[in-house]
Amino acid sequence: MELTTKDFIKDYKNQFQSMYAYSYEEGSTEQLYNALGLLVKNYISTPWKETRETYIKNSVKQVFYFSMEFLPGRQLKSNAYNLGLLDTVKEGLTELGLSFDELSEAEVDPALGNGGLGRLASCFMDSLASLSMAGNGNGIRYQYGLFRQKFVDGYQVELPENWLRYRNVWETSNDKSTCMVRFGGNVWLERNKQGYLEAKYENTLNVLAVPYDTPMVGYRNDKVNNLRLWSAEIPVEEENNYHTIEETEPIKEITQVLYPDDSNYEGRLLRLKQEYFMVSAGVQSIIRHFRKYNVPRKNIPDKVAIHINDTHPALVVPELMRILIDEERLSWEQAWEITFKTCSYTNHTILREALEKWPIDMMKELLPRIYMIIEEINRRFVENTLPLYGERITWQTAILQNGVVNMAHMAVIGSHSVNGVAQLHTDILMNDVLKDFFELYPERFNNKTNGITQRRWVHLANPGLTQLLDDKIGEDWKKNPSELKVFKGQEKDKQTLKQLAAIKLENKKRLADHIEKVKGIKVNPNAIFDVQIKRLHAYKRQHLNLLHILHRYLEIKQNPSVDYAPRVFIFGAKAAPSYLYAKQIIKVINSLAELVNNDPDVGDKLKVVFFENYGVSLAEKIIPAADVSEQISLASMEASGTSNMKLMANGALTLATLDGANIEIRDFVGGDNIFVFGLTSPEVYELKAAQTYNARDLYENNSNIHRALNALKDGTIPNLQDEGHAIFESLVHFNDEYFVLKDFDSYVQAQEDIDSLYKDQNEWTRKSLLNIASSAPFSADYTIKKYADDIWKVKSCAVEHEG
Ligand code: 26W
Repeated sequence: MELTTKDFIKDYKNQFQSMYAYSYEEGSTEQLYNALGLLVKNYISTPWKETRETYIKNSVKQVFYFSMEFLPGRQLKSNAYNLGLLDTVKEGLTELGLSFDELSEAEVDPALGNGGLGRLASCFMDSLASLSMAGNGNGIRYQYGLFRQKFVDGYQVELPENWLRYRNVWETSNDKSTCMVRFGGNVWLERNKQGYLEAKYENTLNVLAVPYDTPMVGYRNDKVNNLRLWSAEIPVEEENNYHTIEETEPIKEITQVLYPDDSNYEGRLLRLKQEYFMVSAGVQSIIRHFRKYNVPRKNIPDKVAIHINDTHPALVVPELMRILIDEERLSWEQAWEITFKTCSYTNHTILREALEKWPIDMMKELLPRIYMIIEEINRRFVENTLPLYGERITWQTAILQNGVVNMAHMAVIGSHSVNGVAQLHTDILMNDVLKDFFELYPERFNNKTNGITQRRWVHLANPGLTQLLDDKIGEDWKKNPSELKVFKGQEKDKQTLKQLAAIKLENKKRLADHIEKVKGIKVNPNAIFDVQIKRLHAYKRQHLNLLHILHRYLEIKQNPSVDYAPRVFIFGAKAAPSYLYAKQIIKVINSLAELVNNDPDVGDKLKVVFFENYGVSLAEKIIPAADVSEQISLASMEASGTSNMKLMANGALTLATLDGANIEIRDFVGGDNIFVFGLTSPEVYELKAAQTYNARDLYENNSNIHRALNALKDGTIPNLQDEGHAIFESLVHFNDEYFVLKDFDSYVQAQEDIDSLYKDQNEWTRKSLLNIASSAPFSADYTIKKYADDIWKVKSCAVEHEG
C-alpha cells in the first residue's frame, strides 16, 4: 500500500494520543509498540474487509486449516513488510527519535504451539495469503502458551507463559460470531412430527465459543486472510438453562493451557474437550456461513475444504456428520458424501506413542452424540470392508478397537486425501504405519513435502543476504522463489563469495553479542557455528551431538594441540515437562557446557551454548548465523523437519542422516554439498527386524565410545546427579533404542570432514551459496500450491477494490 513518511508520522502521533491522551514522547516502549501495532492493524483493516467481501461476492472455494497449534511469531515486522510499509514505518519512527527494532522486540511471541507442526501451520497461513488463496486458520486461543523455559542449575524449569497479560493488538474479538458447544448430558433420538429422527439433549454443559480473529497478511497483494482462534467462555444464563458457578468452573479451563507434549499422547479428558471445542466451533461457523448465503448443502465440497492437521482435529468428521444430519436433515449417505469430499488429513509423525487413541468410555460420556455417530461410521466401515478384505485387514483398520477410538483411523476413513510431509515419511506411511489403509484406499495417499516461508525466514531474518540476492539476481526471487537457482551461476565468482562470507560473519557477530548478553559466554565469531534447534526428543538425538562434543573435549584434554577448527555448538530445545529422559539430556549438556567453556585447555576450540526458551523469535536470530545445520535423527523417525529447510535457505551446510526431508535436500543440493552419515531408513528397518543390535558390544569394543560413555558417569562432567548415569544406562543396558552408538563413528567422521572443509573458506562459502540457491523447492508457496491443486482444489483469487 502507498503511504508517505509524513502521513505515517501524523497517523502515529494521532494514534498514540488517542490511546493514551499524552504525547508519544512520554510513552513507555510497550505503549509505543501498542500504538504502532494498532496503527498497522488499521492499515490492514481495509484489505482485510475487501478480501472477505471478494471471497463472498465471487463465492470462491475456501480452505479451513484446522490445527490445535499455530506459532505465528511476532507479527509487527512481518505485517508491515508484507504490506510494503516497513521502510516507511522505520523512517518515520527514526524521525520521531524512536527505534523500530526496539519497539518490535516489545511484542510478545505467541507460543501457541509445540514445535514443527504449529510453525508449519503458520508458514502455510503466510503462503495462502501471499498466493491470494482463500485460506483460513481455525484453532484455539490458549490463555497460556507453551511454558517459558528457564534453566536453574542446568535443569529445565517451566514457567507459565501468560502472553495475554499484555494487550494483543492483532486480535479482534468477534462477538456476533459466537457459538455454543455442548458437552455431556443425555442424548436420545426421537421421531418428530415430520417423521425425522431428532437428537434430543438434556443436562448438557453448554460452553460459549468466542472467536478472536487475527489478520494473515499476504505479501504485497492486498490480500488478508483470517486466523480464527476460539476461546471458551461461560454463556449468559437463560431462563431454563442456567448453571451455578460450581458447574461453570470447568468451562474456563478448556482453553486455558496448551498441552506441552510434542509427539506424546496422553488420554486426558481436558485435551479431548479442547479438541471437540475447537472442532465444533469451527464447523458450526462454516455451516452458518453457508446457511447465510443459501448455498445448497450438496455443494459444500465445492465451496469448502477442511484440513485436519494431524489427528488432533479429527473429530471434524463426526461433527460435520452431526450437523448435516441433525441440523440440516440430510440422510446419512448424503452427509457422508459431503463430509468425505470436504475433509483431508495430514499425518506428522510415525511415533507410536504419538498416535491418539481415546478411551471409548471417555468419549461416550463427554460427547454422547458424537460417539453414536462414530459407532455408526465404524459399523458401516466394517460392513463394507469385511466382505472385500476379510477379517485381518478389517479389524486392523477399524475405528473402534479394544475399547478405544483410533483417531488416525477415523481421519483416514473420513478423508479423501491422506498425506505425509516428506517423501520418505509418506513411503513409511504406505508401507508400514498405514499399510492396511494403503491397500484399501491407495488413491487417497499422496506426499506433500513441507516448506517454509522465505519471507519470514530469509527476507526478514537475514536482510544482508536478501540485499545480496537482490543485487546479484534481481528481486524476482522474492515473488518467485525458483529464481533463486540463478544464484548458482555465481558459485565461482570470488567477489560474490567474499560478500556472502562477510554477511555470514556479520550475522555471527550479532549472534555472538547476543550470546554474551544472555549467556555471558564469549564466543569467537570466526568459529564454526554449529546449530541444533528443535524439540528435545530421544529420536532427534541431541545426545549424539552431546557425545560427540564430549569426545572432542576428551581428545583435546589428551592432546591439547589436536587440530580442530574452532567450533561453537549451539542448542535450543524445550523438553516436555513430563519427559524425564529429555530433561536429563538438557542437564548433561548444560553441565558439559560449564566444563568445556571454563577449561583453559580448550580455549576457542570448543564452546557450548544452550539457549533458554527456544522459539520462533530466537530462531530468527540463530538461523542466519548458522554454519552447520544438525539434522541427526535416527533415519525413518523424523517425519520431515523444517529447521533443516530454514537453515539451508540461510546458507548453513547440512549435517544429516538420510531422514525426512534431508533426503530431498541432498537430492536438490547434490551429495557433494551436504554431509551425510549414519544408517539409512532401510538399514534401520533391517537392523530392527534382525534383532541383532548389541549396543554393549560397541561400548566394550570401540575405544572412543567407551571413553565418552565412561565420562558420563565418572565425575568428569561436574554437577550431575544421576543424569549421566541415566544416559549411560539407556545406551548400554537398554540397548540404545535410537542407535546412537551405531551411528557414532560415522557422525564423528562427518564432523571431521566439516573441519577440513571449513579450513578452505572459499570452498565452504561456495557450498553455502549452492545451498541457498537450491533451497527454492522448500518454499511453502510451492507446498501450498500442491495442496491447493491436488487436495483442496482452490485457486488464487484477485481481490477487488472499492471505488
Ligand atoms: C498428541 C500429542 C502430539 C502432539 C504433537 C502428537 C503429535 C504432535 C505433532 C505431530 C508433533 C510434530 O510437531 N511433528 C512434526 O511435524 C513437523 C511438520 O510436519 C515435521 O517437520 C516434524 O518432522 C514432525 O516431528
